[in-house]
Amino acid sequence: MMAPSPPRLLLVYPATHKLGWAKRFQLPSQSLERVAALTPDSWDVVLCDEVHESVPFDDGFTLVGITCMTHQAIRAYEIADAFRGKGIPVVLGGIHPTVLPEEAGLHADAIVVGEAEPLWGNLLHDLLNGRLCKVYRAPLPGNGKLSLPPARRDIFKGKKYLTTQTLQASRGCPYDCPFCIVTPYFGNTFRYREPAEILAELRSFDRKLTVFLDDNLLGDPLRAKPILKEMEGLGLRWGGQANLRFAEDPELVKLVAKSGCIGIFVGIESVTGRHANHPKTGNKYSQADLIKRIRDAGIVLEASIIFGFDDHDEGIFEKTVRYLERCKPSLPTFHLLTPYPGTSLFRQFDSEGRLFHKDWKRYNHSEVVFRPRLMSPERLYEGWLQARKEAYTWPAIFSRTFRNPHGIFTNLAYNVLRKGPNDLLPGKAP
Ligand code: B12
Repeated sequence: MMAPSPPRLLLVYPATHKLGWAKRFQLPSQSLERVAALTPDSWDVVLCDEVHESVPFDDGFTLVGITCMTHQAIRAYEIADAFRGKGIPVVLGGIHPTVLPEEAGLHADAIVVGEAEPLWGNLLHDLLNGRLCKVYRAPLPGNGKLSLPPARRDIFKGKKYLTTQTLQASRGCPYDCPFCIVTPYFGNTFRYREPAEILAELRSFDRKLTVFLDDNLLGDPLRAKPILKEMEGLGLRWGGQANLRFAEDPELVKLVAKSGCIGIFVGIESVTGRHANHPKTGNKYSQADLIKRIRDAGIVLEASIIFGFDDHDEGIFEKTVRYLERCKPSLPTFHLLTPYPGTSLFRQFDSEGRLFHKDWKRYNHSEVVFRPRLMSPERLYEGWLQARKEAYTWPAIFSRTFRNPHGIFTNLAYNVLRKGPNDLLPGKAP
């Protein structure tokens, strides 16, 4: 193969639907930024985020790399097929090709299974020497330290994102929830970067808004605390994802607030049954107590709820809405249970013959793709719509906002942003 000089790499983030004004509030792909950061300087690297622009099919690339979550798989395969039709080699990576490399392999010259860090350099070398392999499989990461090469945020230039100051302090999660792919994918490991490495990256930021894209940023309080302490002086405003148990440690809550945290996303998952008593939420304090602690510290809490677990009957929607009225997390979000390939939930539903189809673009948290145990699929869908509407009426928003005394404006702004899409929902299943 005659490679252009310098060789040119196109990295593609596939889009499944048009976003309109909401695209201004998206975050750039950390997955592709990492692949760019691993690419030698001798390559010219271009990012195409399909949310913001069309795919440049005819711009003379040496190699195309496409990232892919499950709901993006069909679009990723279309893009891959089109490039391959023009004779341009394609590599697919990310969570979906990692879990289903054989399926993804039908649309790519090479598949990256797992993390790119240990193998991307070899893959590029193989390509330029005409001996690209079909599958590059990263070893499961150990528990050691996580060290990442410097960021390549230059690839985001010219695109309008909420912020490009995104980073990871850790990878992995100490828990193993049946619907989540993180622990099956990373193994039972939890790795932090060295505080000095993270702080150097944070100090290089020139804007305030910063987003940590960790699976569970506060999963190991002993490792998180020194970083948070140092962040106090940096003047950043940051958000991230953690689990509710971080609030069991009052010192940690205080440090999170003082370090400039404006919002934390936690998975409450279910207000009943096994998930409500999962080690992730603990049993020392009630969820309501933990939520209150976070509220009182002035941190906006986005609490994610999932409907459709096997112990959910038709009463779950009412129970959940009343529960949220009592606990008042700043911002509740609702999702339909989605059995992603690679999870134990997927294997269970598949073996019980309860999956309606494997049309991946519909595995998006907004469609019922399996037969629920204790209600009809229509009831599950309508209950989900109803809960979303009820949680975003003005009285519900005001009562949540004014119970979060140290951040009323931020709380209100977040809620108003969420209200729009919830108001537009249909009342019935299509
Ligand atoms: C941060 C995050 C988000 C952020 C994304 C911010 C961003 N733009 O980067 C936000 C909050 C927006 C988000 C949203 C969603 N997310 Co999310 N998210 C994550 C999380 C926690 C980390 C992802 C991440 O950036 N990791 C850091 C990067 C560096 O790691 P990585 O993606 O694994 O990439 C590495 C390798 O996979 C590989 N790689 C990846 N792509 C490619 C491509 C090539 C060419 C190559 C060579 C290698 C390669 O190399 C990378 C470096 O090692 C993951 C959990 C996880 N650990 O995967 C869930 C996760 C990816 N999300 C998930 C889901 C379902 C969603 C939503 C659909 C949820 C929803 N209800 O709407 C939305 C979809 C948004 C969309 N744009 O379409 C699921 C996906 C499951 C699946 N099978 O598809 C995950 C795995 C969570 C889970 N618990 O199961 N998410």
